[in-house]
Amino acid sequence: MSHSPEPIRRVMAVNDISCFGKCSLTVTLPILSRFGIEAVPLPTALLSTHTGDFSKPTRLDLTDEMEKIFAHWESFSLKFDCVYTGYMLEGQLPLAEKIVKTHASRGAMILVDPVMGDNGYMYSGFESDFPKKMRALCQNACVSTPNLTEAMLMTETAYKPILSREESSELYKRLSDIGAKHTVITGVHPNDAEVGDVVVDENGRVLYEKYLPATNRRLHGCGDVFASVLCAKLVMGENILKAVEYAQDFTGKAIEITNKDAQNHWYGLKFESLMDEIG
Ligand code: PXL
Repeated sequence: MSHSPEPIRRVMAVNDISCFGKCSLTVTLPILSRFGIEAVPLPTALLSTHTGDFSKPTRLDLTDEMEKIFAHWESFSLKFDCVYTGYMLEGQLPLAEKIVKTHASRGAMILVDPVMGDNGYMYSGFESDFPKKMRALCQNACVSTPNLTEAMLMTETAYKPILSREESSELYKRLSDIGAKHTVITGVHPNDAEVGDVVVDENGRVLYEKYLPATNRRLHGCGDVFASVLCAKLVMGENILKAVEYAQDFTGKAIEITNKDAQNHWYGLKFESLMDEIG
């Protein structure tokens, strides 16, 4: 990495700290840093682990602290090149919308990862009206990155793991109606053997579609690794399609490495050894 005298790009990462489990800020901060980006966390909650594979994680709601931190940053007009939002609690959505609108009006790129579920289910701790509220936040996004479950929840589409061409076109149209400039749908299965990512524009047109052989394990934190790498590439000026392809390949390699050590590493992606390949 060069020691450039250019100003460093700065990203606000609005996400939780799941201390153990390899997701959200424990993934996003090192990845952004590795790309030479200044990563500024705005933690939404502090959990002992993610809510996926562990029984009864502890969870401290940081809403009050978030309000104070944002007010302090505003008191000295802290600028961001990007706001990237991930896991948050329902009561934090109005604040997130305020933050996103404030920084969008100053020219920041907005990436909303509408974290709420996977494999047809919402993560524990979310109420049934959460998808509708998260939809409103996605409306403000340059890029939103729902997985297939989140895409279906936000468009009130009954969950199906494998979609026909017609069903996926209808889903993409409904997603584009939400209003993000680009929507990147992850974990799309055109059939049993493949899984991939699709990019649609604001008119529901498919701009990118790439599938890789499906592994039979869905790991928590895949979406966070993908969105963090995508965010970094976009902030560094890459175009959306190349950025998605890079993030997809990076995440695919991390899944492959993790699967080789599945017994020890069942709780998240073993992405660390790939960091040296970022350039
Ligand atoms: O990886 C998404 C995620 C983020 N944060 C928390 C989670 C999950 C997924 O399970 O539980 C707390």
